Amino acid sequence: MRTLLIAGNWKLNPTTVEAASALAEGVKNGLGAATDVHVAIAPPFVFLTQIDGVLSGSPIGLSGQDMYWENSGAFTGEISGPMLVDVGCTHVILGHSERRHGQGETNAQVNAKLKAALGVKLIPIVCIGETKDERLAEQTEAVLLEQLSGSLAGLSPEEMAGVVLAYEPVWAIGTGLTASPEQAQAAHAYIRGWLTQVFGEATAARVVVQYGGSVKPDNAIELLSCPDIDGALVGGAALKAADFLAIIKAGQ
Ligand code: G2H
Repeated sequence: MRTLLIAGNWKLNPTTVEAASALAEGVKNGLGAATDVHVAIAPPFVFLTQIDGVLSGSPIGLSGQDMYWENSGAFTGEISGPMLVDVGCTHVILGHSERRHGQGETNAQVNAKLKAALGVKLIPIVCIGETKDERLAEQTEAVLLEQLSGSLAGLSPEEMAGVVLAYEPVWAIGTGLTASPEQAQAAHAYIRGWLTQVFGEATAARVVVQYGGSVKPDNAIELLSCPDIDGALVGGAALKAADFLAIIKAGQ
């Protein structure tokens, strides 16, 4: 019913176009032509055109790591949805915790970006997740509720069905700590329940909800076998083609 999506979020890596091309090439060659999971990579903006060329003929999707909510205009430093589409992007990551917490991005801003992304037919990957303090204070569900209702406000069920969510507990990002399969499944089940309540059962059953936070080859199978986990958003382990390919394999 739902096809898994394994996406590599390269963040601010690597630092040269040569290294970025080599990494994309390694993933492309290792994956081959057919895969029964969906795969995407999100390199830094400046490498997108080059990587689009490298990925030519492969089923791997290309993703931006963020975008602005306006399509064009006097917005120094921003990148728009039409620009991402023009350089070959199929996906865009929105509301990553490194933007929410590092750049003060709000749910309202994520919502505006989401609507702009849907307007140019990019597949948005909307990130949500609680911090360590919020989890310790047993606020996980309250935080998810606020992020879900704010970031996804105003969407129709049909629009929602085309949005990918990524549950990324902030305490597990780049720390080596991973949510246990039970912790991750519990959060994913809560998200699926909220989707059912707001958008109806048929739509909730279609929404791909990825897990992110220190996903590695040795924990991927356990996480991806949870019933409500539909893929992974991979950071550090996406920077080595062999590790990323092993995670893709775990989803097959
Ligand atoms: C979470 C993830 C990718 P990592 O940010 O979005 O990164 O796998 O390094 O924890």
